[in-house]
Amino acid sequence: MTRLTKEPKATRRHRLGKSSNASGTRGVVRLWDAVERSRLPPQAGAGKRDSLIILTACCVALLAACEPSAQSAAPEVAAKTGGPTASEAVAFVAESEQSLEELAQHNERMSWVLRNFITEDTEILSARATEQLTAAQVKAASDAVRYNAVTGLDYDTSRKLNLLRSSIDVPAPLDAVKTAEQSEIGARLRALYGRGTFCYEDGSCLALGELEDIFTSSRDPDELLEAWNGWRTVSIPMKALYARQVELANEGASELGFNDLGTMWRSAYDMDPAEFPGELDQLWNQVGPLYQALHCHVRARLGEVYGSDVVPANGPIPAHLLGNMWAQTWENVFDIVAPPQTAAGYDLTTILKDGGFDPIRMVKTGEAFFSSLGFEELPDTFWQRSLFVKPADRDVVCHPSAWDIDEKDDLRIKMCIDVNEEDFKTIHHELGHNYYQRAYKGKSYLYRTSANDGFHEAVGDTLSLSITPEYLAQIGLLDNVPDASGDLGLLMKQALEKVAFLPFGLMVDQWRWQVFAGEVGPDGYNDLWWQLREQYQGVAAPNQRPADAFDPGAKYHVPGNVPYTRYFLAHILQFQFHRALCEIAGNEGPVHRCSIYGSKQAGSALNAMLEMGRSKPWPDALEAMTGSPEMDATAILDYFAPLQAWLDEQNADRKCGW
Ligand code: X8Z
Ligand code: ZN
Repeated sequence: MTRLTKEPKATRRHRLGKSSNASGTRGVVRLWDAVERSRLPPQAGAGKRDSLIILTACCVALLAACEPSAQSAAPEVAAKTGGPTASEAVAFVAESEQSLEELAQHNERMSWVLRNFITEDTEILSARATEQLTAAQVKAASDAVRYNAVTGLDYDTSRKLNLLRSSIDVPAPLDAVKTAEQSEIGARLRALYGRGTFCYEDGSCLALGELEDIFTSSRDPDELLEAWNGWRTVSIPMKALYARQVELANEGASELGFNDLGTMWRSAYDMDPAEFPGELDQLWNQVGPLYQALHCHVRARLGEVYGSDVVPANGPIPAHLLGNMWAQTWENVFDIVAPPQTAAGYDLTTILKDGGFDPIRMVKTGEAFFSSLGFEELPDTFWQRSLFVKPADRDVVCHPSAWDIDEKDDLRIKMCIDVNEEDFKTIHHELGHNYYQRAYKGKSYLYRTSANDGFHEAVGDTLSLSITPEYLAQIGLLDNVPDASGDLGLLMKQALEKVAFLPFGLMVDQWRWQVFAGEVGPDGYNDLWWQLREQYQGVAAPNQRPADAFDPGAKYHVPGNVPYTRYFLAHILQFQFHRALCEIAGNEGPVHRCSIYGSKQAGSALNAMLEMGRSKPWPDALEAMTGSPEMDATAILDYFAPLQAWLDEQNADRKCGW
C-alpha cells in the first residue's frame, strides 16, 4: 500500500504516544501546541529562543498533564523571560477575536456576493475584503509570538494562541503589496472556475453542470472524452496564477515559522504535523484492500462493456469512464457493475422525480430529518437568502456550499440543485454544515468551527447514511422495502460513492503538499497529478495531456484553495459517527440498514459534540460521541463487510491491481 509523504526527519519533534484515554490525549495536544509555538521566528531579541521557549511552553502544556519534571523548571524560565503577562495574553486574544470576527463577517458577505454574482467588480471587492482579513490574520498570528514565553496561561488562552497561528488557509506575506496580489489571484482563480464554459465546434457552449450531466448518462466514450477534455481547457490559464500563489502563500507560511504551506495545513490537527501523514497512512492501509477489490471488479465490468482496447485488463481505468467528471465517485456506473439480481431495488432519482419534488422540497425533506433528531427548524432567512437553483441570467459559483454569514442565525446554502439522488444527498451534506455552525454559535470566535475539518464535512454525510429503504418508506417515498436479498445492491451503490472516493480524497492534498514543498515546479504540476491519480486511484488520463494542461485546476478545491484531506477524514469519520449514533438509537440490525431518523437520543448525542466546536482537541470531541478518541476505519470496513466478501468471490480469478 502506498506510503504517504513524510516530513523531513529534521523537522520532526517529540510527540507523546497516542493515548487511549482522554487526559492522555489532551496531554499530546497540549504538548504539541507548545512545541509548535516554539518554532515561531525569533522576535523581540529572544536569543536562546529555541531551548528557552520550548522548555517554558512545555511546562505550561504539561501542567495539565501533571508532569513533575517539567513543572519544576518553570520558575527559572519565568524569571528569565520577563515579557508580557498572562493577563496581557488574555487581552490580546480577546482583541484579536473581536477584530478578526468583524473582518471575517465582512469578507463572508463580499464572498457571498462574488459567488452569487461573478463580475469584474465583485471580484475586486471580494479580493479587497480577503486582503484585509488575511492581513489581520497574519498580523495576529505573528503578534501571538510575543506570548510564547508567558507562564501560567489558562487552557483556552494557550489553545487560542496556537489556533491564531495555524488557522489561516492561505497566509500571505506581511508585505502589503504581496498580500493584495495574493488576494487578487485568489479571486481571479475562483472566478475563472466559476465562469468556466466549454464551447463545442458547433458553437454550443456548456457550463460545468451541463458537462457533468453527460457523465451521468452517456456510455459513448467519444462523447465522454470530448466533455472531459473540454472542461480541462478551463484550467489552462490558471497554472501561472496558481504557481505565483504557491510562492506567496509559502512566503507567508514561512514568515509564520512553518516550513511551507503544507506543514501549516498539517498543523491544524492537534498533533505534530510530522505525524499527521502517518495517521492518514494507517487509515489508508486499513481501507486499501476494500478499494482495490472494488476497483478490480469495476474495471472488469467496464472492460466487458467498452472492450479491453479502451479499458486495459491490468492497467488503470481511463478517467472518463467512471460516471463522474473527476472519477471521484462512481455511482453513475452502478448499472454496469451491480451484482446480478440484487439491484438496489429502487432508484431514488426516479422516486424524487415521480414524486414531483422540486429543489425546495428536497431541502425541506433534509431539514425534516434534522428536526426529527430534535434540531430546531432553520430560520426564515435561510429560505429567503439561500440560492437553490442556478440563475439563468448571471454567472454564479455552483459548487455547493453552506454559509454562516453573521455566525449567529444568518445560515444559508448555495447550490444549483437538480432533482436527483446525488443532489438530495449533497443537500444533507450542506445542511450538516449549517446545523454544526448553529450548534457552536455560542462559542467564542476561534472556537466557532469543527473539532477538525473532517468533522465539519462528516455531519451531513452521517445523516445521508440513514437514507435507507426503511427511512424512505417511513416518509412515504417507498411502498415496498426490499428484503435482505437487496442488500448487496444497496451496498454496491453506497461503495461506488463512499469507497471509490477514498483515494481521491487523499491524493488531492498529496499533490498540493508536494507542490507546496517545492518538490515539483509548474512544469511538473500536471505529470505529478497524474502520477498520484494512478498511484492512489488506479485511474489514468484518457489521453496524452497537452503541455500547457493544468488538470488539478479543473477541480474546484484547487483554484478555491480549500484543503481536501478533510473529505478523506470525513469519509472515515462518518461511518464512526453512524455506528455510534445507531447504537445510541438502539439499532440492533446490520449497520447498513440502520436509520437514526426520529431518534432524539441520537440527535442529542450528536448535538453535544457539535456544540463543542473547536474548544477541545478533536480526540475529545470524537470520544464524547463515539466513546473512542481514535479515528479508525473499522466502522467503514464493518459496514461494507458483506460487499467485500462478494467482491472477493468475483475477483477470485481476476488479476487485480494496476
Ligand atoms: O466540496 C464538497 C462539498 C462542499 S464542502 C459539496 N465535497 C467534495 C467535492 O465535491 O469534491 C463533498 C465531497 C467531496
Ligand atoms: Zn462540505
